[in-house]
Amino acid sequence: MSRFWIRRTFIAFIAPLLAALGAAQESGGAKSTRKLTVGFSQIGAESAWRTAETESIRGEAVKRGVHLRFTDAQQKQENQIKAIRTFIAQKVSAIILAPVVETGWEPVLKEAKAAHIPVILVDRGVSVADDSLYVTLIASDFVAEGKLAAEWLAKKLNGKGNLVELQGTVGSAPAIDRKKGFEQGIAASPGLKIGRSESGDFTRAGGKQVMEAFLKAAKGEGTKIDAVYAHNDDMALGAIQAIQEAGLKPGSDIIVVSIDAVKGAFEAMVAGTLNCTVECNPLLGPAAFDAVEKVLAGAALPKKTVVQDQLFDQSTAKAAIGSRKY
Ligand code: GYE
Repeated sequence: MSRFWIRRTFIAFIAPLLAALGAAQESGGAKSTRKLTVGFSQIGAESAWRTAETESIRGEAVKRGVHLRFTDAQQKQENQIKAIRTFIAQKVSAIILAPVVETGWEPVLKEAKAAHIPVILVDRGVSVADDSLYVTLIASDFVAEGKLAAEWLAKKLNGKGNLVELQGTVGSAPAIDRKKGFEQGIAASPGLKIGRSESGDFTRAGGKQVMEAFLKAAKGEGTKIDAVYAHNDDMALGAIQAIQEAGLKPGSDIIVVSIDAVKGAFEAMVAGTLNCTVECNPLLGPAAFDAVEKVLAGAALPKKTVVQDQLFDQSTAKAAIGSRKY
């Protein structure tokens, strides 16, 4: 076949075929970009609560046909800032952010605002001078949670006792506010004193390690720890292990109260090793995507939506454990 014929055959048959293929691909591409893309910057996987929140947001995205870009920051703010910058570069329609700490967000939130990408905060708040840098915050009232735990404990100990506290991640909204609320709650009982207070970073291993140190120090001084207040269930479960390993009975020798109300906490309450937990609802997916859809439709949103929580103790744990999914 001559060169001429090869060229003619290409122009007549193959070129239109390639063009048609290209067009088909393009329209397929156009269809997939029409799907809403949302970036979710998650803190990490430090607790059972966190895993439940991740599943709730992922599950809701699937349910609504939203393309979710998920990133896990391994508890580091710098990773979250990087993730947000990537979302901005990818031109996502909206960003859901669970901020690890309260401060240091202004520059990256300004970048998102300049790119007209709305940011929805879930579970933890930020401290910014200009609150137009985010659309809305969907979270529990952590001060109220700490207060509830304190009031329950004050009653249990008849207003007297030596307490230790396991704080959450340093600088995080729940650690700051659960401490504040607890201190407010015990203020009416001058006989209740927080002898020691340290961060266990919201993890089971952290809670265990800090509690071991507290028990050792108390033994050295010849003092007794009457109760431990943990900012989340995972740290309480770690502390329970440390108490058992020290030859003491958690739940009776040392009262244990915490926050979250995850399944493991219910199991411990039924077993008698945990005394009480204040619920913090992690199932934020539906509310987060409602907020995304509303803001993209141009609707106004409240600056904060407070998730309602309640307290569970050993007297109510058995009845509730069956319905606890996480
Ligand atoms: O209580 C804890 C988690 O931010 C409310 O973070 C959340 C807290 C939750 O690691 O278990």
